[in-house]
Amino acid sequence: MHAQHDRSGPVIPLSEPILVRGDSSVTLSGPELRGLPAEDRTVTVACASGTRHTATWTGVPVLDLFEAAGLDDETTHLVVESTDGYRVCIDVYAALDAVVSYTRDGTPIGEEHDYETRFIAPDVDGSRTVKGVRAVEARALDPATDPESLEDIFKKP
Ligand SMILES: Nc1nc2c(c(=O)[nH]1)N[C@H]1C(S)=C(S)[C@@H](COP(=O)(O)O)O[C@H]1N2
Ligand SMILES: [Mo]
Repeated sequence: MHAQHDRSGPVIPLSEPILVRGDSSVTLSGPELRGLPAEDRTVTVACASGTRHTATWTGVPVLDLFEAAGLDDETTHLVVESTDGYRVCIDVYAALDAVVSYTRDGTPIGEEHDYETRFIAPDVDGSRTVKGVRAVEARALDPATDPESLEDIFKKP
């Protein structure tokens, strides 16, 4: 026994800032993201190809990211974009339960993957759990706009 609480070694700095576009645009650095209250979500990520795995993710509730930027009442969707260009558009009600996580089963995501953050929520399908979040943008889509037309999902596992 020893007085070491950090099971996972040195904390990997979150190097990618996240752009939050609400009423205004705000950039959150990694340390700023870590400084916000975090919550856990246990989510099964299922892909159309058949892969399926469950993990507990820790991170900041997505809507809390908008504290500084402001989130308009008219918002219908959030567009979440990755550093690799992957982009999804999800219903704001599904986003109520989403977190931008940086820890997976207690380990910093960046220790095991080539991305550091993951947009994750129980009610968002696996293909829309964005790895390496670069930006989260609030949109008020008109009912005639197909949310999928704003997406860039290149069907990689
Ligand atoms: N940035 C980014 N996020 C992504 C993808 C991608 O290609 N790029 N693929 C998606 C798809 S289709 C699935 S099924 C899951 C796979 O997550 P896993 O590698 O944890 O199983 O990530 C999703 N998130
Ligand atoms: Mo997938």
